[in-house]
Amino acid sequence: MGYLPLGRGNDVPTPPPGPARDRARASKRRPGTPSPTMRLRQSSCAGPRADRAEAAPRRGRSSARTSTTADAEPPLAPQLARALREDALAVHYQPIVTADHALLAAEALIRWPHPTRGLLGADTVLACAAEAGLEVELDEWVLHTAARQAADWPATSLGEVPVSVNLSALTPGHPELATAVGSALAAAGLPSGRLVLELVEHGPPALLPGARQQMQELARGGVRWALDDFGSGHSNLARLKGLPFDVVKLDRSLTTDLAGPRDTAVLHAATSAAGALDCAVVAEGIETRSQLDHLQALGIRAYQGWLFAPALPDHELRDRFPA
Ligand SMILES: [Ca+2]
Repeated sequence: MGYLPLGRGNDVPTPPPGPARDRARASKRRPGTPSPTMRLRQSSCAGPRADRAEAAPRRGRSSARTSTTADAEPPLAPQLARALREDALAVHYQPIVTADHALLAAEALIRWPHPTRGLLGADTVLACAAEAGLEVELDEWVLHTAARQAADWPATSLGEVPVSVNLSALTPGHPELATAVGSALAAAGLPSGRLVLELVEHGPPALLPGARQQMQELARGGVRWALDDFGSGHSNLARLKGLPFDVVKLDRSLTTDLAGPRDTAVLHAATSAAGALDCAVVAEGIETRSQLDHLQALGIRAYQGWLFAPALPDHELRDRFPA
């Protein structure tokens, strides 16, 4: 079995080394938390305690005046530039696994081990990056860091382990995307086939001119594309079918609350759509055994969620999934 059609593409890093740097983002949502887009709108860069990595949703506004705690501390956004410069951010990795816990891939998620506020999660970091105008730099930083760390991951019995990186600003059509990907792969020595770029479902309809061609070019160079949070937006299948996705990640809104026949029918339809697009399917947000049983019965074979593991620091990922 395979998480990805790993025979596709080549194993040579795509070319242009350039001014290097990279980044990535995203976090697995807990039940009831909003979609990434909503999340960004609701996230507060300077909010109290920020989001402590993966905490419950907050009702922050995106400016610094939400609490006395925030007022008492220096604003976060200006600190982000320095953290980026000093390599003081971190990438954690949430495993994508089989039902018997074999590692298929891992998703890179930005974290900020803040000296006074604790470990800040993707919501806060992305909100700060937006506020500070550092979204592209953050994307680049994550791309480079994830590629470098993943290059050292040992292969498992299922083969080499791809790393999945979320794109927020460096989306297809962005003039810096190909250079950023190429330089991250080249600097890390990571084969292009081990890099998966995740694009949220809301992304494709809004792709910039030339985006499709850029996606195809990167795909021809071996990079894989995953459609993230599938089912959380308004999927236009006619549009999606022309895009080179290899993986569809079913949004947790589809994979939770599976009690009724309609829930199952909708999930089945989404899985069928992914199959029609010739994509591997990953179910996100797996937190209970019964949920897993249900999804297994529907033929889904790749999972991500707290039932298996939260996002882990690089060394913990290796400890938990040795070669
Ligand atoms: Ca993602």
